[in-house]
Amino acid sequence: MDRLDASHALPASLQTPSYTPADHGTGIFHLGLGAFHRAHQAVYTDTALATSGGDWRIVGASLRSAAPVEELAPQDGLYTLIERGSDGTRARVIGSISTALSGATQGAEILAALVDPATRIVSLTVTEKGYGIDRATGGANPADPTVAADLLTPEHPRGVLGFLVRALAVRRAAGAPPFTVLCCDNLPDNGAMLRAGVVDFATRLDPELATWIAQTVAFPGTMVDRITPARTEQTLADAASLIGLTDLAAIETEPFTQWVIEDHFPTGRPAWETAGAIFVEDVAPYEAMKLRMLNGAHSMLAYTGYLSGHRYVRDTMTDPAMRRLIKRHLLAAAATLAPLPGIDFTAYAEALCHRFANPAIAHETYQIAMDGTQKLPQRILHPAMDAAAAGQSLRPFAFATAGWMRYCVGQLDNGQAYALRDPREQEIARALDGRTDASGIVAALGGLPGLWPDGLQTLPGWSDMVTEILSDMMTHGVTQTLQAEATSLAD
Ligand code: CS2
Repeated sequence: MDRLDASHALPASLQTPSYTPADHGTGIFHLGLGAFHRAHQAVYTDTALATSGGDWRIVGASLRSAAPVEELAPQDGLYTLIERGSDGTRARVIGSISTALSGATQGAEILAALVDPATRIVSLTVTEKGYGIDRATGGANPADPTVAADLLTPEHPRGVLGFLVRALAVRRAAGAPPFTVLCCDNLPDNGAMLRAGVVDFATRLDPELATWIAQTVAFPGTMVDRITPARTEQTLADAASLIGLTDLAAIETEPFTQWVIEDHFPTGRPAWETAGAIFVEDVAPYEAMKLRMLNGAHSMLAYTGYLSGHRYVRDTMTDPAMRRLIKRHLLAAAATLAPLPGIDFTAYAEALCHRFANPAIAHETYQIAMDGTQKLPQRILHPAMDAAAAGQSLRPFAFATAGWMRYCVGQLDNGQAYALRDPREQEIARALDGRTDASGIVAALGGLPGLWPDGLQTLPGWSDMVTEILSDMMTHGVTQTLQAEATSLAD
């Protein structure tokens, strides 16, 4: 079977770009070419190109892994997006990505594209850990080896902050306008967070440049949402039978998609609203809703679900005990939110349950359980602080935290080991040092610097509650603890 590329005709039954991709110039540089970008921003841009035109195709780069480039570059950036819903599967070929570059071998090309005045937006999906920002201080993290290397040789950057700051420095020196920086990761206040990291990194090299960045570069905040599992052999096999060509860049996702963006683009933007993006003044309340409800419940069900033998999110929704605990978590998270005009949090929670239960999406709990130290603060721990301040029960948040601590032990109830996959996993292993007693584990993980919001661990009842739940998980097993917890909930 031939490989998909621009020279092949595609079946008429398929939704394909209704514009001629090669007729459109590039305007966006995207860092992080993984499945999520291909299921989200690239799709909105594909629709915007079809409906409103413009030179907004995407030059993308993958800084860590060469795989996205090997998948996309030989296909002229084309790939199949498979949407799987309970009512069937739809496929569409996306044409918005023009070029895919690899950070490992094409640093000079990446820099050249970032500096090119045609690049008016730099968007990012590099995961929570990919920024090299110290979340406790808000500045660049000099203990991150990539950040340290980029501070030493800023003219040959390798990491996110290094590339952004070098490109902005060169543009400034050339008298060219800066680009707009659009962070699309699941981080609270993501625009402001990235702005603080970039400005701090620049301050360490050139304070005048830092002032210029702070005064002239826009960092609009965004809330991004689309459940996108890691793709499998089945994804590729389905793409091949749908398009009649081999497509190594195909991905699968759910039908639902949402993008809420602060409308601050001094250098222009695609007409993403034609694809359903919502432009608002302040994205923070939408972001809090999504991070605390969707992602918070996801983390809770990922740890406890994985440990109780549920491979996929959809399996946790068919387990009555887990379903009750997921609903409890969603409602507890909703209760920490300020009202959002036009949004009914109960209806949002119901819609999330429906999405989690999607039988056609195989989203692994193990995938979501990754990188807990990067996710817990915004998803579970800060919401717990707000719940305490409002006099609400801490129990759902303590339960999720105990689930994460149990997961950090690295062994199933039957003793089988698994890899934690967290950037702080060595630190976690050192802190735990083989401990299996709940109070020892709570104390050891409670000592991880920068993780816990000030005051959480001394909240009345918090540590005792986490210890009690964890102790049940260690002694009676996770499945039994889940069942007992669900049974204890009043109807
Ligand atoms: C998930 C998210 O892996 C995870 O941590 O919670 O990737 C989630 O699927 C997306 O944010 C949905 O928009």
